[in-house]
Amino acid sequence: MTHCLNFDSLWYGFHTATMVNGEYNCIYDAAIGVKDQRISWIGKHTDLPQHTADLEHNLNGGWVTPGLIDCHSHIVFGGNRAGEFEQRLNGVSYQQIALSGGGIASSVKATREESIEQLAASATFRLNSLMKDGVTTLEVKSGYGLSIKHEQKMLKVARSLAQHNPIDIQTTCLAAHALPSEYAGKADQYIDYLCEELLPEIKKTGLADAVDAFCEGIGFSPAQVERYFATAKALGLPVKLHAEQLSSLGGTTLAARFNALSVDHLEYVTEQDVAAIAESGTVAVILPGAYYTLKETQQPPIDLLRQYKVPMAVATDANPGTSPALSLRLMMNMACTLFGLTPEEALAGCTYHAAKALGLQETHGDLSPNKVADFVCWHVDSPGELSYWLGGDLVKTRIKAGEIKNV
Ligand code: DI6
Ligand code: FE
Repeated sequence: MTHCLNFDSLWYGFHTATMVNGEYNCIYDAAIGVKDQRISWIGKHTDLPQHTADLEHNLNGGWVTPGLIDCHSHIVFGGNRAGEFEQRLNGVSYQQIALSGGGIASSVKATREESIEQLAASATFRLNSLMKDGVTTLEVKSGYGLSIKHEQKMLKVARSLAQHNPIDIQTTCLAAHALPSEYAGKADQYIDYLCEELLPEIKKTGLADAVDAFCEGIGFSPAQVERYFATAKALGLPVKLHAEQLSSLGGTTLAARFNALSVDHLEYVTEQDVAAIAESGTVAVILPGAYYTLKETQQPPIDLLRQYKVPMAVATDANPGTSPALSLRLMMNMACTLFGLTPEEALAGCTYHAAKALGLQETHGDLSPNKVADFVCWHVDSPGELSYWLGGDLVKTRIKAGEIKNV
């Protein structure tokens, strides 16, 4: 007597790159059975055991991959910084703009002035672009509020996006992004405020899933980040770090000591840093949009990361200053063209390894039994095409938690 499987829905008529263990692991003429929003069975259609299904969907061709995961974004912010883009084209550097009161500070001013509704409207517009491009899970950082009230406002907007759209959102408190003007010249006192007041309050409200900082000459020093991380960890919040983007300060090694989920950017990372994150199991998040926008020439050391078997994720870093990027697939292309990732590594970087960068590896990131049934059917003849096309409308069908949710 063979066991009969009962699916809520059965999907067939496609090939799939399951991305299990971060590799294509292709199945031709595949089928996926979904039960309770999770994958219950996946394999070759012809191997499907005896089953019942309330709904059957023939996807009529194309390739299915896990829904894309953008593990680093700042899509909630007021205003925009197109003016600074022009300044930079005229030769003014990002650091110079930051030092003269522009940069992150100008986004802080605009974000503080906007209401929850205004911030949600512009963030939804950006979110739509990402979803149209196949993203089903998105991380959103605060960091343009820099006070309890305004950081909470940003995190509430981020959380609300998941209530009104077919997307999973992970929120990250990036209160140590920049020094607000009211603390000018008093960075250590600002860190005291974050440790003694802001982080405990954020923890109490449950608005953040993780904590992040900008460890940089124009951000915070490793010693300051260390105090902030110690507080976050004591509160039970996992950490991640913007590190080694513009200079080598050792933030990466520091983050490894706190078992960070991810360290992001890494253009100036050293071999010692790479060894440290290999040891701690921290994901390296590669952000080609920021590299490109800043016309950076120092590349993240991809070969070294490979040699140490550090998992590499790829993300948009969608933000108003250094990466106004609204397509994760374009970032996959840039990771290949600018940094030499293979299309398979780029796709793993937006699925399997991106899930790990968010601590979601048990539930997201590949197509295997028990994972959430988030997948995308693409108008392509091979999975490598996802990194090949520069933008374009490649999504045929977008499936979120086992239901068709095209946007
Ligand atoms: N991510 C960030 O948070 C900073 N750089 C980066 O790549 C700055 C963002 C900004 O300029 O607003
Ligand atoms: Fe960032």
